Amino acid sequence: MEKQPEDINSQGFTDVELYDKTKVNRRTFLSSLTFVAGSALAYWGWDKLYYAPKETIADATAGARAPLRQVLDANGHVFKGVVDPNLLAPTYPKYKAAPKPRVNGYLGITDKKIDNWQLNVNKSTSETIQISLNELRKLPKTEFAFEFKCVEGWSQISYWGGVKFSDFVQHYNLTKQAQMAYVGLHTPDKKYYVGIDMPSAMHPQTLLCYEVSGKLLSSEHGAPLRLIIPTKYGIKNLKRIGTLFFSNERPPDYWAELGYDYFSGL
Ligand SMILES: Nc1nc2c(c(=O)[nH]1)N[C@H]1C(S)=C(S)[C@@H](COP(=O)(O)O)O[C@H]1N2
Ligand SMILES: [Mo]
Repeated sequence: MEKQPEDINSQGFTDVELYDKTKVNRRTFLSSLTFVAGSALAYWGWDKLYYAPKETIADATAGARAPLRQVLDANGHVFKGVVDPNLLAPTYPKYKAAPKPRVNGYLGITDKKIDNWQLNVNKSTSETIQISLNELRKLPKTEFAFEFKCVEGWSQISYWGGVKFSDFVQHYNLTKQAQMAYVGLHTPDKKYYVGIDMPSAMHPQTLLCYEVSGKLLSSEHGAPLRLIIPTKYGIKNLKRIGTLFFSNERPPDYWAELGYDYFSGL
């Protein structure tokens, strides 16, 4: 429809056009305001996070800003609370297991001399017991295949055998120690080390493992004794255990120090 001269106001718009224009302007104004407010809020949040103190348990963590670690830890607590610690990881028939399981990670296992190996168990700060592989092999053996999962993005069904950590605790009268919150393990040279929360250590599928694919462990798979913990990622499955100890504090953990989740549950 042609604009009639009487409809056109001083700004050269019809009333209807002017109405639309002021509406758009108001909308533009409001969205700009929202954007500015949002940006300010984001900046404030970032600034607060940036200047937040770093977490303080330096040996067991990666120096993340405290609020971020609070979220990570909260996730960990949720998982600990929601996941039944005795829920079993799926197991598979032996024939489904890889005959030659993949090898990953050589920290703390490059030394070839393991003839004099014994497992050191720190019962307290003043008492350490030493246990030979032959002695451990006399305890009841547990074997199963499960899907081993590495955080680097591969997984594989493999078949393991050894003594349940919970059987080991009972046999060596470590029930009092097992009331503490964590088990710490490290290689004989201390180059690789992990901490495991006690409910996960006492889980019925957690093994002090000496066999893979029905044969004694090769050096690359962690001979003579390694941890197999199917409820956690590969990083927690420490190869070649030199020493094992109990603690109410989080034991040092190699990958947690580099920023990975301490719990690393599946
Ligand atoms: N001593 C030691 N244990 C270790 C590692 C390592 O580098 N050194 N790597 C871990 C990682 S990241 C994975 S995925 C598994 C791999 O176990 P595998 O070599 O038997 O497959 O071992 C874990 N245990
Ligand atoms: Mo891994």
